[in-house]
Amino acid sequence: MCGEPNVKLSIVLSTQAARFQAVALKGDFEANVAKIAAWGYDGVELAIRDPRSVDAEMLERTVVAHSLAVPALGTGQAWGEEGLSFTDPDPAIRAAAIERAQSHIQFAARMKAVIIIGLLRGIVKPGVNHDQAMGWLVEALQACCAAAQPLGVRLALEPINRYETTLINNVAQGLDLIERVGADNMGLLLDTFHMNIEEPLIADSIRACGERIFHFHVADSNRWYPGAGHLDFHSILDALFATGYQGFVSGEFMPMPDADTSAQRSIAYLRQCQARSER
Ligand code: LER
Ligand code: MN
Repeated sequence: MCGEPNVKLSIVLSTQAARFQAVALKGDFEANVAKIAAWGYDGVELAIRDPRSVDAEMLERTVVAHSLAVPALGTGQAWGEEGLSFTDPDPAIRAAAIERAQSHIQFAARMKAVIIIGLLRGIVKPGVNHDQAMGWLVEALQACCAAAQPLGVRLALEPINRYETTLINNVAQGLDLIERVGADNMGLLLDTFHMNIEEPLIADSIRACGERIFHFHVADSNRWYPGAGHLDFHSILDALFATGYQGFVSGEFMPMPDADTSAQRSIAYLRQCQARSER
């Protein structure tokens, strides 16, 4: 990884039960945080449906006690569990989605985390055209970036593959959206699973993003842990760190063959990639 001395690795942990499958770790928060730290991770990315329904002090105390950073907060469960989105035809649902993101922003400021905008952006619903949805998306992101900016919080929009949404599937669309939003604290979260479906060449797309990469998810081609599929993580991570990226590489993959094994195999494989690049 370009001789990176200290690649920071994190893994997604859901604070509540969730339907989204590509989160290896769910359930007992304290036990999971203790395991993540013991396996050698530097951080834990928290997936939180509603920050008002969690005990922020307990979460913070627990991660600090295990010397883990919280590089990013996932918001997608507000869509997955409650159907909130920035592009719903119902203005009340759009307003509720923006309000929810603003509560994530408060929580992120406390944890010094990036806010992830994944499926909270929504999909183009029946009866809505794509331009209309894009207009709502730009307005919502502008409102969230404005609220986040004084708190020093950054937003990372994640291009997501075509089977999950029709709004922003690839890096080129993501970079165009950033132009339209026009805020310094708006960037992208790149996810190797989605990139493998949508990008012609993953390393080239990473280079095209340059310093707009605010966060990075890793899963292999089959959405198992890195090393379990056919992605070339050497070239991917070399390209990532050549952009000057200093953030976390965060594991978001299926709990296969089981949660603990996937988390341990992922960190072992990524540390081995790092050591090989340094030789
Ligand atoms: C979330 O980070 C993600 O990658 C999406 O697949 C959520 O559906
Ligand atoms: Mn992701």
